Amino acid sequence: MSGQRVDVKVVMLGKEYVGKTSLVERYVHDRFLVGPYQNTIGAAFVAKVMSVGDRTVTLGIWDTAGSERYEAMSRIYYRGAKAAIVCYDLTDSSSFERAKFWVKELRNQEEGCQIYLCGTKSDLLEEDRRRRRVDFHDVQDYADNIKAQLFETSSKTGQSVDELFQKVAEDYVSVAAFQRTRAWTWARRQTPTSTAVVITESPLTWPGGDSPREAGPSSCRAWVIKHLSYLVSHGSRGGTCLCWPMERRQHWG
Ligand SMILES: Nc1nc2c(ncn2[C@@H]2O[C@H](COP(=O)(O)OP(=O)(O)OP(=O)(O)O)[C@@H](O)[C@H]2O)c(=O)[nH]1
Ligand SMILES: [Mg+2]
Repeated sequence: MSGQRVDVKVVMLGKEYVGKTSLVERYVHDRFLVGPYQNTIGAAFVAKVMSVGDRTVTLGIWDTAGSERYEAMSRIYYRGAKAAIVCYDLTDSSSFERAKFWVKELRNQEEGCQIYLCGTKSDLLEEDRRRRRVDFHDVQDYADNIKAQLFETSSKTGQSVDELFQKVAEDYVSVAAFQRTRAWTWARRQTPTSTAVVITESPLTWPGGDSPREAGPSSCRAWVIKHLSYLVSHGSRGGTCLCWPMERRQHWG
């Protein structure tokens, strides 16, 4: 890992051979590697800097191994992820069953992680529609149910690949802005005279079960001091925390 600051931790999940590595290769290097299939071992990391409006966002992408042999390892990589791209092969129905398995895991273990379902290898359907084994409308219904977004991509032609990752970054920017506004509204109401507030850009299990909402005006400063080391260490795991002096509130947003 490069030590580069990452704004959004993204994890690629899905059965082996569905095309996770190819998707990352297309997005990051704009290429499609031909030749014998090489399964990923463990996981690979790559960072990509991109723009959303006038903001720069760095995606840190963890490409996991799909083989069930590495299942326990993949669990390590989705921890703290803000986005998961759960892939299935449009020509392989069993891969969609595996995608559902990962969705269930994420729902149970990483509540704050936004899920993107990605049906891969759409070029194969362009060649022969009869090869489709996963119905678009069925998946759309499923996606609506779990509040996920759905994309059908081809790493071979590049179809919808940029759009997928762009959406991940855009969602991050709008959720972060929403959370900053909420934090600021709370701070103004709760702590008009305090000198600092902490906000986080990812849903966080607050240490000890308390939260800034529950900390009264006088205890705010103490709360910040008490939990700062936890927050900072959480930040280094992929979440972002900021400690802002109140007088610099014009920097919100
Ligand atoms: N036609 C076509 N083939 C693809 C596409 N994406 C991937 N493939 C092929 O599918 C095979 C598997 O692709 P990978 O990207 O290595 O799959 P993976 O999900 O990373 O597999 P694991 O690392 O084992 O989990 C390779 O032979 C790719 O060339 C695509 O969009 N279209
Ligand atoms: Mg791979």
